[in-house]
Amino acid sequence: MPTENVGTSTDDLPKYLQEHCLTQECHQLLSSLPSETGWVADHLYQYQGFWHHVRQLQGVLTCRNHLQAQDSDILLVSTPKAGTTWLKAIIFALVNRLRYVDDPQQHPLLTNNPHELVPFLELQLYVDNQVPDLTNLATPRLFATHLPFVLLPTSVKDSTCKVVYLCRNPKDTFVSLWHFANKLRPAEKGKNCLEEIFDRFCRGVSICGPFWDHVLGYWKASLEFPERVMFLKYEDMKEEPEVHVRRLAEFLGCPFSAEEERKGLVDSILKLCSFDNLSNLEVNRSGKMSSGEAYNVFFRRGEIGDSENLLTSEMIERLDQITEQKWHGFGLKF
Ligand code: PAP
Repeated sequence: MPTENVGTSTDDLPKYLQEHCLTQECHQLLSSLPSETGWVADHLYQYQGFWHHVRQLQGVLTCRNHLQAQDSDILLVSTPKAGTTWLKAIIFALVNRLRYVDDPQQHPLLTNNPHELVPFLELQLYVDNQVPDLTNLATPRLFATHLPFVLLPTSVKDSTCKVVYLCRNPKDTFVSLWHFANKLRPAEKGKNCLEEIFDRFCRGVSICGPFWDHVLGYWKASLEFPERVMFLKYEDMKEEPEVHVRRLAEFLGCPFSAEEERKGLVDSILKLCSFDNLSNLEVNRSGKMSSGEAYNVFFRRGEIGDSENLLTSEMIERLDQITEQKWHGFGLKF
């Protein structure tokens, strides 16, 4: 799988901004794809109806070629900024709860960011030409992805692995993404212009966008294959976290026993994974991903309705109209 340098000298940039370490396959593909200005890195490319930055597209191709999904795998899928970090922590804590019950101070979530414990397939695992040997990982293997349903590797669709999908209302998603992108952009570029980037989001040009098509793809899959795809909303998780953690445990085949309920394990998991707890841990305050993103950019406010502090009533109306048009007749509402 040869790679080549297709850009100018950008090695001093953090990895997440680099656009030049590509396989021949990815390089050739890029030249045939529609492109637009990116939110963080310079470009976004449209591949199979969805928009990706270059590094992610490389990961998509490699992952689709190499991932051998196992029936016992658990795949957490989300639209960017839906609460991925939170759900990664919850699923990790849920699935591994027996290992740390006697020694909670040794819990990996206290010293590792959730993104390290549940890595993204198309970013951490299958990017930059590193095709890892995943066969030795503990069962169940936990992976995450932002890929739309149509781009999931065939081996995921052919297996019986469980898919947990998380999304969030489009207004708060946009606002969270806007803040996130501004923090990751090179300082000399300054913030994205709110009106311009809002227009791009509405036109579907955002990481793994169009947002509405991404959500609809998994909504339909969850209706068609309810035992394989669980559909969750950030807002529901925030409003009734205990209910949803119990539902998750049942869906993943590890329901809480009466004894675990009596010991208050649901509550312990939620406390461990709470915004306040995770965001105040030293690892999450000062650590960063190997690709360069500081962990603290994944923790901002963690609330419902923050969009009202940034968006004008016209913007809110435009998003509401698009949502109504795109999802009309599918029974999907926020
Ligand atoms: P990603 O898709 O880039 O991995 P993701 O974790 O989905 O990011 O999104 C971050 C959002 O989840 C942030 O929302 P905000 O910008 O509206 O504040 C972040 O604050 C929120 N978040 C992170 N951890 C938690 C948590 N433990 N509980 C609730 N929300 C959280």
